[in-house]
Amino acid sequence: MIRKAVEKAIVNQIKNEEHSSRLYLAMASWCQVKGYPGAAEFLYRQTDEERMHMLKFVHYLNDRGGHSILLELDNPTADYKSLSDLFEKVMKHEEFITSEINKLYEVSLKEKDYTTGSFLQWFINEQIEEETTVHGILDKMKLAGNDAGGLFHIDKELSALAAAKAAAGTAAV
Ligand code: OFO
Repeated sequence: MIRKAVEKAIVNQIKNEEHSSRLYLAMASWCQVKGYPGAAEFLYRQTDEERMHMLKFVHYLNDRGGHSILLELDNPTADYKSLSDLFEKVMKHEEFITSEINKLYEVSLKEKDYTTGSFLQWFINEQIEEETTVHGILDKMKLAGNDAGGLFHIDKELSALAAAKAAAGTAAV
């Protein structure tokens, strides 16, 4: 039977992943209506990936004898100043998720739950990849500045990135 402290921390992470999924859905919708179809494609893919992360936690906790319950969520932000403002917020959110995964890992070690520690390794590695991808996108956006042509190309690249990740069966970020 999983320890209560670990169960509580996983339930909190289920909430974080569900929030990630809703946040990227809201962002994808903004990109779609603002004329960034590639960024929208990228983020629509990401919303599915975050739901998959949530389900991984749900199944894991239930399989270990706990109970995955869903907590109340805040509404995601619906408006962004620009495409780069939106991706700055993706970066901040991914950094937050990394710190939350690290906290959960600490709880598992404190409770001597090494099975959960091992389960979390996948998420720890995933966060490294996600942060690296978003850093790369932001670097390109900084170079493009407010140049419409530059942003057009970045949007095309995001579409290609989403398609490549879909073909490889991996996360968009
Ligand atoms: Fe972005 O990895 Fe889950 O939240």
